[in-house]
Amino acid sequence: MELPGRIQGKLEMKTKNNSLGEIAGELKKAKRVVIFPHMNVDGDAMGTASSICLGLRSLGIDSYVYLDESIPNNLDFLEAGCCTGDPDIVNGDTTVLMVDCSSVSRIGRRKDVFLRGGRSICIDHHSTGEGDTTFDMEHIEPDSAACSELAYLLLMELGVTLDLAMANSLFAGISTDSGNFQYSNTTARTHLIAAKLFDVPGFDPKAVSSLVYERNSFSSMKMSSLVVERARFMCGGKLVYGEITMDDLERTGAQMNETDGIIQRLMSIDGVETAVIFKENGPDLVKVSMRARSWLNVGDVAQRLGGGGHVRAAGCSLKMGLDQAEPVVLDELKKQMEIDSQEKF
Ligand SMILES: [Mn+2]
Repeated sequence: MELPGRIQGKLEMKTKNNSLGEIAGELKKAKRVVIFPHMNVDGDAMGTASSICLGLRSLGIDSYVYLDESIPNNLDFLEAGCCTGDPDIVNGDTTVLMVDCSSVSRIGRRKDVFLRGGRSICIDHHSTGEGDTTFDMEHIEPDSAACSELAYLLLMELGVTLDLAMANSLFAGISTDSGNFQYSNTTARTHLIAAKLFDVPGFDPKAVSSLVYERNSFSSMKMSSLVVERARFMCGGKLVYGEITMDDLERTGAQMNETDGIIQRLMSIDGVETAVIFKENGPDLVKVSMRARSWLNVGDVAQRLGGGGHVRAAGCSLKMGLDQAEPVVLDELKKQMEIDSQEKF
């Protein structure tokens, strides 16, 4: 059955888009490159940042990843000796490179450091940027499953010979953002790039997967079970939602940055088209993650609520309590389900 959501989900490409070749040319001229992944770093943001950093260093270009937060435990190897927390790393001669996001609002308190840089470049695969930040050069490709795919293509444009650390970063980025090659964003190119990594001596995807997926803390497993146990359904079982409160984190001992995978468990329930997780981030702040399986445009829902993301994976933050946030989001989702499926729920 072909549903209209598919067509609506097709996103317009940005008009101003530099090629990765042009960006490679610019990076080669840089005295120093400092890379800014989005806050609450995930596998793709870190994989993109460290692979590009290592690639530039292999060409003799002074490069760093600037972070002001710790990397989640299972992604620690993506640090790869690249990260610095020193804001003085950026001066007016520095080329600043934003990756896996395209707005200063996504880099938190590092914004001032980014804006201090000289030339600014952005490489991203999100379609719904806030549009509040201009860059000297940008390459935004919403059809790319992972920003790490773009990182691979950039490294090829730069003429970098991939080493094991770069391959590990790229694979971690591609595999996490494509949901282990299962999400609808996965393309032939996603697989072809992953296949190319096998040419790198010593590359072992199982070893990378073990690091990323087989180092859960027991407390995060308890947190996950709690969310599943309390999950609630709407729209005839097509919508499932769950919540994570500050109290839950305290009770289970889990960290908020360990809860990212829980939504996938809800998504894997038979008959579910969309899953939502509400994360209480303070007394009046709720972070909302949304996923869709095949036809619902959650990107549009997130955008209406002041957030963004992709067609089938998006999120937003709401400055209100959990009790207020839930009906607001669920109502918007229900509306979108009716638009995209032309059914009444
Ligand atoms: Mn990404």
